[in-house]
Amino acid sequence: MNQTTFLLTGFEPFGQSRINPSEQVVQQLATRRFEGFELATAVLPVHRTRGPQTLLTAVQQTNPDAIVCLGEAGGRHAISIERVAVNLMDYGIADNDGQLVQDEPIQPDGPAAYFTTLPVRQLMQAVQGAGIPAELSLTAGAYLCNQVTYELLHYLAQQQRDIPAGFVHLPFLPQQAAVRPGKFPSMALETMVTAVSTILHTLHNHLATS
Ligand code: PCA
Repeated sequence: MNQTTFLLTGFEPFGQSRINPSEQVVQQLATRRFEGFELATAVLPVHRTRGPQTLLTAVQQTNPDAIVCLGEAGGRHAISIERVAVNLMDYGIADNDGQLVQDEPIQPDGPAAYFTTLPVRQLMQAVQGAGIPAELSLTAGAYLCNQVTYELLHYLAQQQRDIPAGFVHLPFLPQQAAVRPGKFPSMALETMVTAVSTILHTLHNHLATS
C-alpha cells in the first residue's frame, strides 16, 4: 500500500500583521515526523489568483489522502473548525497585491456553497480532549480563506476525489494581540501546534477506521 500523505497549508502574513500563526504552525510541523503518514506542506500567498492556484498545484503535486488548510482569524478565541465555504468574494481588506474584490462569485457557475468534508465534530472533540478550546464555525468569511476552501472543494468535486478536506481558523498569537491592547483573544504557538497535530492524528485514525 502507498504511504498515506496529508497536505497541510498556511497563509503568509496579511493586513497589518507581519506574522501569521498559520504559517508558523505549518513551519513547526513541516520538520516533524509522524507515525503513519507523511506531511506535505505549503504556505499560500494572500493573493486573489495565486492563493488558490498555489493550493491546487500543491494538491496535484502531492496527491494527498486528506487536506487541512489553516488561516488566521483575529478575534476568534478558539481553534475554529470551518464547516462551509460559500461562493462569494467580499474582501474586507485588499489582498497583498492591493486587489479589493466585492460581491463577486468565486465560480460563476458553481454551487452556492460546499460543506467541508472533514469529520469536523470528531476533530473538535479531539482538540478539546487535548485541553485546548475548539469550536465549529459556520463561516470562514468572504476573503482568501473562504476562497481557497471553496476552490479546493470545487476542484475535488469536479475531479470526483472523495478525500477529507477542509479549513481551520486560528486565533491571533499573543504578540499580535499585544499590539492591539485589550481587544483580541490569543493563543500560544505551542498550543496551536498541539491542536493541529491532534487534528492530523485524529484524521489518520479516522481514515484507518472508515
Ligand atoms: N486569514 C485570512 C486570509 C489569510 C489568513 O490567514 C482569511 O481569514 O481569509
